[in-house]
Amino acid sequence: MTNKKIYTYVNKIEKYGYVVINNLISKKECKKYKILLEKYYKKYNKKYALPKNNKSSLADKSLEKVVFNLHNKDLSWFKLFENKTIIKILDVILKKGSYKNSEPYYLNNISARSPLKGNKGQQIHVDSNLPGVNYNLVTNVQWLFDDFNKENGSTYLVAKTHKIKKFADNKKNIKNKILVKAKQGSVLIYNANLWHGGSEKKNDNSRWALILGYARWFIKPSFDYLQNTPLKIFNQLSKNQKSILGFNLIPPKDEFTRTTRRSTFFEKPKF
Ligand SMILES: O=C(O)CCC(=O)C(=O)O
Repeated sequence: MTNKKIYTYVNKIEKYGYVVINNLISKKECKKYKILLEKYYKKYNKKYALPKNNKSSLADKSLEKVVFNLHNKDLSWFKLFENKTIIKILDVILKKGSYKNSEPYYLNNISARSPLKGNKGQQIHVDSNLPGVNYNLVTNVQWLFDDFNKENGSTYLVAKTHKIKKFADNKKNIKNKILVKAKQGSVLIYNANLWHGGSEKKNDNSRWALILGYARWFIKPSFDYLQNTPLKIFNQLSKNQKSILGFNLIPPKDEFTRTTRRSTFFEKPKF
């Protein structure tokens, strides 16, 4: 991929809040990843510590399959985590504005989602907690393992809302929603400040997407990788893979251990 092309994607994300890159992986790869996701879902879903009695369409997982923390399940996910095209784009948008445009970012959220028939869709929301922030703090990279269309609960986006300093008001009719239509193997990249949400799932097909949140280094992760990455996996990771998971961004225990928030080495998981 040429630098010119990378900057075309960067410019689109900065201007509209999102971009779709078609055919980044093959149908065969999509199938392989979907088989893994179905396997994990079956194995783990009954044990999830989901919040009880919640009324939010985001936390309610009763009509969707969801899988978390793929890094601790199979090394094959790292091929997506460190995809070269994606990283070249993130290297620009997630470093911009930091000291010498060079401070690191890492994967702070790794999950996959497949809404089920009858799911009415999510509320329109942001994933960065602070709407309309000057710089892109978190970027979502959504790998589509199934076609996205109006029947199967594709994602809604509202272009340019990453610049609006307020949350979407779901009690009102939100204008200019765009439904993402793209083939399996494509990637949707968006500023997590962009108003977005899964749409109604009308058919019975699967709609798996891997949703990766890459965040600036000072934003905390969704889960504690130090406690949830088996040593057996950790020991097989390259330096690049360890830094993608932020093992060099772990705060020190105290001032006698280290006095810098980032380290020049990788902290080792506990088990
Ligand atoms: O699955 C989708 O289409 C979007 C998911 C999403 O925005 C979320 O779970 O926060």
